[in-house]
Amino acid sequence: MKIRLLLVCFNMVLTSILGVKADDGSRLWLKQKSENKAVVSIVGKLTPTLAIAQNELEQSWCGGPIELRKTKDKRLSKDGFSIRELNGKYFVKSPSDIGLLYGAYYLLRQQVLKQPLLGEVVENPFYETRILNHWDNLDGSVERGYAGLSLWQWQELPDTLSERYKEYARANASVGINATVLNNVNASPQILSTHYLHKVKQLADVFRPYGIQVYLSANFASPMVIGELPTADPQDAEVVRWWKNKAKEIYQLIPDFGGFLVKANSEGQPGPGDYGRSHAEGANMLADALKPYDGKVMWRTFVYNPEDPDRAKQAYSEFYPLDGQFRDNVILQVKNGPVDFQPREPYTPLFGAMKNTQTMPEFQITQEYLGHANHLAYLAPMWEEFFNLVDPASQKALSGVANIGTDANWTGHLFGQANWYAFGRLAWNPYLSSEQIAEEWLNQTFTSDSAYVEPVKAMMLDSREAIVNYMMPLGLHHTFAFGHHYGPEPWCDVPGARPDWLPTYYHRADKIGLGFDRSSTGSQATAQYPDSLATLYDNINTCPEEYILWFHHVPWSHKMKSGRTLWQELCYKFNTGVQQAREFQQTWDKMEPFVDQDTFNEIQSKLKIQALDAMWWRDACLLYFQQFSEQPIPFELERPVYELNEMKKFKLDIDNHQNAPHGFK
Ligand code: GCV
Repeated sequence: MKIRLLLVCFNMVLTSILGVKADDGSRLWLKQKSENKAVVSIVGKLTPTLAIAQNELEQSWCGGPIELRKTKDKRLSKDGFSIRELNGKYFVKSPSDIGLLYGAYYLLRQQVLKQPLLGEVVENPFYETRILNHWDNLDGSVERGYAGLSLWQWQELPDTLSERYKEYARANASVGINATVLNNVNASPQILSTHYLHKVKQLADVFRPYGIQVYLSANFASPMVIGELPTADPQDAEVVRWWKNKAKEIYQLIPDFGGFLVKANSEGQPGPGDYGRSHAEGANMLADALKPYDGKVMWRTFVYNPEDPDRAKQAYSEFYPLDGQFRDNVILQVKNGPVDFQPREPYTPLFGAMKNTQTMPEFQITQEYLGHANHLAYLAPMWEEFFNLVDPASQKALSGVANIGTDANWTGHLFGQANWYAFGRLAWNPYLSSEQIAEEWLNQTFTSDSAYVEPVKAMMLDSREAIVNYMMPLGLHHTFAFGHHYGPEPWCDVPGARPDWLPTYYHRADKIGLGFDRSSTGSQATAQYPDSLATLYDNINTCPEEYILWFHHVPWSHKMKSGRTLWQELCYKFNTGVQQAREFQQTWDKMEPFVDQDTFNEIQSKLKIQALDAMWWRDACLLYFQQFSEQPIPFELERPVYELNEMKKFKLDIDNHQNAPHGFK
């Protein structure tokens, strides 16, 4: 690649980025524009997908001529591509149009990163299915969504198509995401009505040229609600026929429909258990209906059966005995951690345990438990940590709960875009480092100036650990306020609520110590892990300290690796988190010259909220737990600034949560 030419060209691109006075974030990481129209030739038929690839390159490519050509190449999977340069001309090859589009986006990314092509590049996506899950309801609301409303304008569809549908598909394609579940797993049966399917078809038509396959969340009781059958029993012949007919209807409208995502017998959702049938029987019935069309069932394992007193064990207890009973077009979709998307959890032991069943991780891109759209939380380090323990090759696909909505910048917090980006990149290649991904995103979203990229990258890389520190260090979990999952309420008690929805169930603070004993002297959750990890986690002296309160009820006086007692260590961790949040403010304040004023101000004010929230978390947790430890906060640490009683009285107005830390001042 001609580096000099690229530098000249990139400076121009950069000026156009920085020249924009008010950047509303809507262009995401796709900001390049070249003044010269690149020469792009296509060998073969100009399909809609290739027209997109050609247009992208013509608009933004600053290097030599490019040829896009379909090819047969044993090294390439369906979506893979190869690129090589010969005498200043670039040859992109792939077995598919989509692969060529991915090749185009690859070139454009390398252009911003100023990375020369060294020899031939051969890229194949690691996972065949790289899928977003939208928790979008048909009324336009988004469950756990913090970036406005649902992108899907169901009222206007199928006649009116928002411009944003294409932009959404383009953004996904640019990072390799190739599938989307449009609706919430708490699914309205109506999505499968003929009325809605015609709307879904329009979206699928818009997404198709970008390589995005549409899936739907299916409500297991649909045959009763929209089919008017007396039962949804998967063994009932009429029910089986209903699903077969429904599949036929869907595929007539959407020939490349992906399949169903199902939340069954969880949090009040209907499922096969309602008829005494197993998850395998339910999933297989749907799988059989989709099989003739090559459709898939993604069946979630997020269940918690009250018969097992430890919620963290329940997905494993319920699904492990079913290993080997699922059809080959069923994939079990498993949350990364065994409880629920906490800032840090050990991995769900079902991964790796199901030897004869396909599984796929479900990550949560939306920040339900990490400060919503107020806190800067770069999540790639969390996912990298997961893949350090769970072999990526043991998984069939990758899914992520989307953080996208109608906000101009798509994700509420501008840095939330980095998580959407990172999810796509990791689904393409789970071995990428979170550092590399941050670097890519920063270069494309802001500038290549290392005076900006380096400090902001460091802030991003620290951000998830900072949140763990000021919210739930050392393996603490679920100390959130009931319902909205934003602020701290380790004392929370809601009369009539399930015990495992309450913080006291998880932290188990008492005069002796803190933490949930899941070792062999407790719930024995450690035994669900492979032997080497089970032994490691089971022993309080070998358990990694980041999980110690997850697996053990640890005495307040327990000596930690630092030489401090548990109580002192806890105080240090919470304080470190607060200090980190403050440092983020300092880092950002120095970045004013590099970004437009509105972006600067917006991030600045969000970081202020984050720092205030960090203090709120620290004070709420330390003052509350101090009632049990009965020990002073080490004198060298900052003193609490909030009163426990005031914090206990405070109820967060979730629609206006920016004011949370001031509410009890
Ligand atoms: C979609 C958690 C969330 C719910 C979510 C559920 C799930 O409980 O708080 O909002 O429901 O997980 O993943 O099904």
